[in-house]
This record gives sequence, C-alpha cells and structure tokens, in this order.
Amino acid sequence: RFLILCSLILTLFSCSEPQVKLTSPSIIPAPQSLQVNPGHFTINEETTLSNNDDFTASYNFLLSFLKDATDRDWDTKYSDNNVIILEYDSSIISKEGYNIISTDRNITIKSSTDAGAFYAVQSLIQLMPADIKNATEIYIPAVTIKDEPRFNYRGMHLDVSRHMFDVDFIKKYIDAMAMLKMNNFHWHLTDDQGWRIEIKKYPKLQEIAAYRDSTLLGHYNDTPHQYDGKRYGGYYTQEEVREVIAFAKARHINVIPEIEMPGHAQAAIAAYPELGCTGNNIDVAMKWGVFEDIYCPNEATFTFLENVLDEVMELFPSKYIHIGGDEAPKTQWKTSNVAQKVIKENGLKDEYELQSYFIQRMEKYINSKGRQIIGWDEILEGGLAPNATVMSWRGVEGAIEAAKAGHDVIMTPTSHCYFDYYQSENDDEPLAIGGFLPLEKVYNFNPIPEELTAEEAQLVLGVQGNVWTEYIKTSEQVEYMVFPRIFAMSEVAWSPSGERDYLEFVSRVENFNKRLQVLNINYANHLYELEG
Ligand code: TNX
Repeated sequence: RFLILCSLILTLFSCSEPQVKLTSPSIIPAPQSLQVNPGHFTINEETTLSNNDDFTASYNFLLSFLKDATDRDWDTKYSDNNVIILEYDSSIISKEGYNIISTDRNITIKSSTDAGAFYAVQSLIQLMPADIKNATEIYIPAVTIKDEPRFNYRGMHLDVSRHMFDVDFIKKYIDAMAMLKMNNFHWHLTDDQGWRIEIKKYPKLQEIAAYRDSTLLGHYNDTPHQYDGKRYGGYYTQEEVREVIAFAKARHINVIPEIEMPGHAQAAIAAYPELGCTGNNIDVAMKWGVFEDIYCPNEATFTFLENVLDEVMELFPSKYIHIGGDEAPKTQWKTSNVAQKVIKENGLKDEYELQSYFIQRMEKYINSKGRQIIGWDEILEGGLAPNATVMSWRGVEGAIEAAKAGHDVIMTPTSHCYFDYYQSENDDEPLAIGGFLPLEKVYNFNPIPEELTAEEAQLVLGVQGNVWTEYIKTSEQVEYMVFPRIFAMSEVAWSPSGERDYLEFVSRVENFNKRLQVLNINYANHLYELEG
C-alpha cells in the first residue's frame, strides 16, 4: 500500500507545470490510442457546436451537457473556427469507433455512426474539467484519439427483486454506464423475493408477487431469521419501463429484461399457486437463497409465461430476452405427476432433460417472435437450446463448453464479475453476501479462456458486472459496491487487451473521484490494495 501511495504522489508531481492548468487526459476506459499535442482548446462564450451529420443522440447529449455546464444557450450554426464539430467519416469502420482531434482552433469528432460519436462525446467530457460548472476556464488539451471497443457486449446487471430501486436511480445507473461506454443493461426483474414488472394480464403479480412481509431477511441457512413484519416491495409500471428504455436508448444502451424460469419463481407462484407443481398456497420468499417452489412444466404454466413474454417483448425492443435458467432445484419435479408425465411423453431421461425441454420450448416461442434467448450457464445441463447465448457465471467452464458447441457467450464469472462480493478485507466494510473481489482482480480479468481457439474466441461477445442485491438495500450502497469496480470492468470490456498497468489505472481512478463527487455518486475510496 505504501508503494501505491508513493507512485500516486509521484504521478501527481512529476508532470511539469503547464502555462494553463490543463486537465491531464485521464479517460476511463482507456482509449485505444491517445496522443497529447501541444496547446489546448478553450470553450468560451462564442464556442459553437456543429452537427455535420445526423448524429442525433450524441449531438443532443452533448448539447444538453454543454448548456447545463455553461448555463447559456448554444449557437449551433456552422463556423470554421472555435467550434466543436461532429462529422461523418466513412473510413472509421468500427460501428462504435471514433476519432477526436482537438487543437487550438477546433474540436473535431469523427465517426461513421451515432454510437461512435456518442462514445467520442463521453471521452470529450472526460477531457473537460470535472467540476465544469464551477470552472473559471474550460480548457481541453490538444489530443488525437483513435478509439474503438474490444468487445461488442459491455454489460452491467442490477437485481431489483431482492431490493427495489426507483426509476430515478435506474436512470442514474444507466447514465453511469453510458459515461463508461457500456451498452447493455441487464435488468433482473423477477425472483423469489419479488416480481417487479407490471404485467397487465396478471394483476396478482402486482397485488401479491410484488410484495413481501418483511424488510429484514436473513440467508436461508442463517438462524434465526429476523422479520419486522413491514410490507416491502413495489414494481415498475409499463409506462416507467418504457421511460427507462427510451432513456437508455438515447445513451446507446440496450435494456435486456430477465424473466426467471423455471426456478427463482416463488413470487409468481405465490400469486398464482397453479403455476407450481404442489398447488400449495405459499408466500413470496422471506429468506435469501434457492427455493424448491419452481414452475411446473404444465400447459397452463407455458401459456402464462408466453403471455408474460408477449407483454415483455412488446415493451423491450432488445434482440435478447434473458430467461434465467439458474438454480432450479428438481425436488418437486421428481415427485410431481405432471412433471413425470412430461418426462415420459417426451422420452426424456431425467429432470435435467426436462429443464432443457422447458427452456427449449420457451426458446422456440421467443425465436418465433424474432428474438433470442440468453440463459445462465445451467441451461447447458440436459442439452443446450439451439440458438441460446450462454451467460457464464459459475466459472468459465460453461462458457468454454458453449463456445466449443458454437454458441455465443457472455462472461460473468463470480471470480471476477460479482460486485456483491466484498472489495476489501477492512474490518469496517459494510455487510456483504461474502466472497472477495478486489479492484485489481476485476482489472486483471481475461475474458478469453485459453482453452478456446481464435475462432471460438470470436463467440465471446463480452463481459458483464453483476449486482445482486440481497445485502444491498439502498441506492447509495449499490453505488458503493459498483464504484470503482465498474471502472475496471469497463476497461476490460472496451480497452485493448495486452499489458495492463494497474498503478496507471489507479491514478485515473483517483482522478475520477472528483467527477463522481460532482455527479453525486457514492464510491468506495482507497480500496486499491493489491490482490492477496
Ligand atoms: C447466485 S448468479 C445467483 C443469484 C444470487 C447470487 C448472489 C445467479 C445466476 N444466481 O440468485 O443473488 O448468486 O451472489
């Protein structure tokens, strides 16, 4: 730790004092190439903004940022001096790539897509002073940046079932993702402890499945459990869901809904007991963990799920629909006449093949609507659905198996991607689910397993940080668990592979803290200790 501190002090003092106080370029995720040139651009009263192409989302984003930062209207007419230009450039082949050239005269952003221009805007904002509203002068260093992402899929997940977060926070989370050039928000909407999306056809999901009878839950193998009898929960209305999707779209973020099946379904079964194999009246789960009440593979359940997915697909334009598939105990299926009958009729070997039958049937339905499924790596057991993308969480073996079978994979192993795990061994860390995932370990994550050939490696779409919220009750706590580890994840997802310099990264993280304060984002500070 002493060594890190020394190197930070050295980095702070080693730069020679420039004539004007420039923000030294410190961009996260690190661009593919960044060259600092002499001079700087100054944003003043006369600076204009020019959209030479139809880069609508990126242009609007930058315009509203600048209006807010400078507290003035922006003249958007073309001029050839003192202007920030968004310009189409067909030579930039990457669909999310861009160049930035800033000089004393102008700042030119070049890209062949709105997405590329949007990421250029994010880099440009990071070249501006963190506290831009209170800055007396707005200098931008003269630079040449050439950039494009390493992976197409750069995701963050949020579990809103175990604890619920309001729409304002969901937007703040999405904004933070956009700032770090992440492009997929995985919204974990249903689980045993609460169903959080309005489904008009099934009002009991709102009346019953969305609420549980305590705010205080312990893990299923902790004893005793403490309950406070206070009703806890809520759900997002379809109108709110639409609002979130539009907000994300304006930031080039796709929203992937997750509707869990056949396990993690206790809340839905509490609302409609006929969806389970026992028919018993049960409560929305009152503990954390894995539960035996899972969907029964009968026709009524399939109809229910298809109807739910109809409403979900109507709302979400995402090509991918996540259908869970994880942690589904087969206990009830073993003794259920219905489940055993389906096994027999379809010539299945066991309950694992039945789960596979279940998932494949749902996949067929989703494919018939022009969408594709993502499932957790348990969907490999009993036979993988033909067009599924596997989200590998229990390690990387699932990803290897899936890629070798020609399937796309997304890497989210607990070892490097679980932001619900502790990030430091300090005694005063707030209670977390367990595990240990320090910043450096996230930073050193290599998402391409060595076992894959170069061709198979192409099937790794990208990476994702997961935020399960059993022990994360407030939005401040979500932020604390996510920052700074999301910085490392964004860099794994975006920046070129090859030599990584953790201390250099940490100095950029330090620089970012001021920006987080301005954005009112809570973060874990000084948790840069080396692994082990
Ligand atoms: C496992 S990851 C789960 C979640 C828990 C998480 C806690 C996965 C597909 N299932 O239900 O919240 O562990 O880390």
